[in-house]
Amino acid sequence: MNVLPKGVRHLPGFLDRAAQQALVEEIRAVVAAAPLYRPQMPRTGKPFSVRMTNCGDLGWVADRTGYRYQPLHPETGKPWPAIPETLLDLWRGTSAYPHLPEACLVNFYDETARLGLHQDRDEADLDAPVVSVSLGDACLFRIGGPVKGGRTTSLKLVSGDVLVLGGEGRLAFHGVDRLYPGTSALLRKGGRINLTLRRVTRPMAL
Ligand code: MD6
Ligand code: FE
Repeated sequence: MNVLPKGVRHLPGFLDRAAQQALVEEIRAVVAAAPLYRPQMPRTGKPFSVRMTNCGDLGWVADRTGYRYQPLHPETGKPWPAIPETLLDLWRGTSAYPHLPEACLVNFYDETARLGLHQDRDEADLDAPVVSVSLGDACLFRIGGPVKGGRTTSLKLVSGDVLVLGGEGRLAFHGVDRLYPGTSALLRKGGRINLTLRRVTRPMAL
């Protein structure tokens, strides 16, 4: 059996098919306002195979100068659209965190895209979890501990699954090794969408 690192929670089938369909329509509206673009690796400028956009007050971007959160789309120069209320509800229901997310990164994978092992650590608030939602084709997701080069375990993420990285699992290394094309009919042209909800700034004391 694959035992997930402490603080990592996999919620298979969290969203039913109708909820997935409704969410895809909301993401289509986000992408219409804030088109998918292809980020670049810092320094090398190597393009990501995953295309990205964001919604929320802040969005995660990557270019030659580094990784950061910013309020404007790097290509259109416009503010990111708002995070759909459905996703804020999902955060309220899964994060066990008293403040709302400020950023939702939208990742789009075609059948050849993958995402190397990484930590999510560009947020000033590491007390909040990162909550992710998968839509469309299944993928092989790899996750390990907080140290690069340690043991990893792999799991399949399918459409409707939610994954929460919190507590001790917040800084777990993770990545997407491959897609399983044709495993979902949710997206008309196939592919996979992953949404990650993040609190970025440290909230003011209550
Ligand atoms: C993906 N997910 O599933 C990439 N990060 O396409 C992530 O990088 C991720 O699923 C932080 C927390 C949960 C995640
Ligand atoms: Fe990540």
